[in-house]
Amino acid sequence: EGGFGWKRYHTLDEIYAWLEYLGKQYPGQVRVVDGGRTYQGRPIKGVVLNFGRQTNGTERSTVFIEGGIHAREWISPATVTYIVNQFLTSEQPEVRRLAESYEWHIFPSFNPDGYVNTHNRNRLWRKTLSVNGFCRGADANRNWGYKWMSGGASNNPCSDTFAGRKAFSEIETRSMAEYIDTVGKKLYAYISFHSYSQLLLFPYGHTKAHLDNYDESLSIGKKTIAALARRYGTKYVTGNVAETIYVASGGSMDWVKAKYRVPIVFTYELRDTGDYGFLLPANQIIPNAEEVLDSLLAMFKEARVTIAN
Ligand code: 0X9
Ligand code: ZN
Repeated sequence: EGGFGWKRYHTLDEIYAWLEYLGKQYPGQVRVVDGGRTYQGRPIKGVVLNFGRQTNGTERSTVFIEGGIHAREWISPATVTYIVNQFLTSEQPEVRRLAESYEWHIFPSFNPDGYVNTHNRNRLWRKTLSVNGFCRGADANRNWGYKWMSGGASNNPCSDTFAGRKAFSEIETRSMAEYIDTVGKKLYAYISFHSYSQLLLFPYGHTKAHLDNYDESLSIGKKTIAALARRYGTKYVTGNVAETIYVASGGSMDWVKAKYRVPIVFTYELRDTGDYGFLLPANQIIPNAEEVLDSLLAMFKEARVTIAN
């Protein structure tokens, strides 16, 4: 495991060191990539996992996993790194088959400055750390360039849902969008991890309308949360963002869905439902991640039969 055990929450440095370790340990399967830069100059590191399946550039054979766009949601990077480890080490045939069926672009933290800030200064920090007058940071999940500032976002730099000065004002969202553009047409799925509330959300956030493949998303979502509940009984609710939680515009998954018509697009709001909230005890990292991996197996299995791709 390279010193990583998912028994506590790891710092950004530890996560990055672990990704580099994977690149060295699995040179044929893991490529460490710099997806972008942060306001404070940190790299946004990710890994590309490829177990040898050839892709032809038009086929939708790539999956993107986004973690940690909101800094305080520590269970998100923890879950994403757990999934990476399972894809590399699991001997469960279903996990192996899932890992080997796609090329995976996986970024545990879309907001490294914010994540470092939650470790060093302010545990409940959510946003980026850009300077905007008297206040700092934009909500990186309100800053993407699809229906930007069309509801559920603030123009007040001191608000936790400040959408930024303009769409893609934040270097983090801008550079990750550029990275996603390089794989966009090949994307079969885009999955982001947040906490908390135990929800499985799909587009869109700016409107309650049932757009794109709403019906397929709902039916895949239901199968996915049923599989998630099987191991420990953890109950999730699924639906589109605007109807299930609140109207929220400028999210990453909406931009990806609209721009690239990606068939499978979901956002997990992980454990719990508020007893601990963002401060989820570390002894829940593994059970949470196990049930999420169960649910991903079901999601991709169901997607193959539901979506004519
Ligand atoms: O408000 C958010 O950005 C997410 N909830 S959280 O409590 N983690 O902040 C929900 C994101 C839903 N996705 C989109 N709005 N596209
Ligand atoms: Zn969040």
